[in-house]
Amino acid sequence: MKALTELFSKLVDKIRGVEYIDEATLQEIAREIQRTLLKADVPLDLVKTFTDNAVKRIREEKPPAGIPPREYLIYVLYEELVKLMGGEQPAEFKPTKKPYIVLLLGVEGSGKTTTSAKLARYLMKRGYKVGMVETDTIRPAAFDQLKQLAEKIGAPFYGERDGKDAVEIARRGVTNLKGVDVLIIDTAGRHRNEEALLQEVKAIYDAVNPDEVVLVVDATVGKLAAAQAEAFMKYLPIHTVIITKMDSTARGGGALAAVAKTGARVKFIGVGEDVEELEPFNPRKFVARLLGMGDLDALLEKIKAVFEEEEVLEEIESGRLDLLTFKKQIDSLMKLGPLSKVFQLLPGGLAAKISEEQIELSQKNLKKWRAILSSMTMEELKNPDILNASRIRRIALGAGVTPKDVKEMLTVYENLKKMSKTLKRQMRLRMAR
Ligand SMILES: Nc1nc2c(ncn2[C@@H]2O[C@H](COP(=O)(O)OP(=O)(O)OP(=O)(O)O)[C@@H](O)[C@H]2O)c(=O)[nH]1
Ligand SMILES: [Mg+2]
Repeated sequence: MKALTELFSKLVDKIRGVEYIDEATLQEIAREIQRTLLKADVPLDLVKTFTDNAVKRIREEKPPAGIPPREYLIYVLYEELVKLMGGEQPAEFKPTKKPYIVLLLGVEGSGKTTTSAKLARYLMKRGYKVGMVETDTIRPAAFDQLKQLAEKIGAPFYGERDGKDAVEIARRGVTNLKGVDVLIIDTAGRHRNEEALLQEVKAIYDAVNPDEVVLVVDATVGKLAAAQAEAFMKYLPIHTVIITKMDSTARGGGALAAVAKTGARVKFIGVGEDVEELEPFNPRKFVARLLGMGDLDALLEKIKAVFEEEEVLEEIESGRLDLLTFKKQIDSLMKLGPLSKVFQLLPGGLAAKISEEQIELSQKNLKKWRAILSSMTMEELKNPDILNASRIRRIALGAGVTPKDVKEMLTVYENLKKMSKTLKRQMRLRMAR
């Protein structure tokens, strides 16, 4: 991951470094995006459409208020990269019957045997009983390799050291390890053109009728991963792809993009030689990490909050600042953390009117207010005017506070309502900008 992460963090640093985004800067950033993707070995046609799309969005979309254009640019980059790497939904690995038979295949040295053990370990940690079968009769050491890994993680193993017939070994493996939840069958390495070996995999497939066929691809092949996947797909259905050695090359980015384009789903990535070093592949989390997770999280939250804030402002403008709106606003504030940050997002004039003490006080009060508002009926939230002494007593009791607390909150609400006139004007000014 290191090489790829470094590549993208350089890009992000570059974008963060720009003062403002004019056409020349945008062109420069577009070229930088292209260079980065090409270095990650993303196929040229994908690089081109990616960059065109991103630039178009940056030109046409207005960043929400309070979000600097360059931050919004990173957000657009993030969203587009998620699409490039396989989209929104992470594909889950879920055994649906017992035994669930998994067949691993891939070219020579791609990491099949190691990945068999990693996948077994992953599933065992989640409570599955997993058995492993070695069918490699080509490389003499393969039997020992998987057997040792099986012993290391404590999984039942079947193999035949001097076996000659991979199909028969697979069959006997299935019979011998019947009691497990998941059965992982490792196969011999093969080059794409070795017709005989591909035929053998197909014969194993026909013999054991696996529930999931997993193609193991080495990240260092980069964009060629697509051709590899397609070659195998001619012989048998590929349900899942695992990309190994993501830790050792930036080309893994290209491999992911290329595989995504074939329509195959990447479910895991291998990030090291150890049996623990297998990660479920989640495009969102993966891209977030590429771009510097911490920062990005904060930015995504901020953008969401601004959109929510704008919704509330719209309600205020339409003259509906009732307690329900007030409650929504408090809910969205509570999701955001430090209030001082939030107030910075408010229209300038308004933010200046709010003192540090007020901010601190509000922070403390938010929880209390939310409890109070949650004790109100919908009728009360929509018509605060009906709140009389006896209703206030009931609400205080429900929220575990004093009637004085309820009245205090109502005062704040009334003030806010008065302020909403200013807010309206501020908002129009901002919209006009
Ligand atoms: N750095 C790194 N190395 C890996 C990863 N996965 C596998 N390897 C290494 O890649 C080499 C080949 O792995 P194997 O599991 O033997 O590959 P194979 O596909 O079974 O190989 P054949 O059976 O010979 O075709 C070994 O040295 C592994 O340790 C990974 O995610 N990261
Ligand atoms: Mg092997």
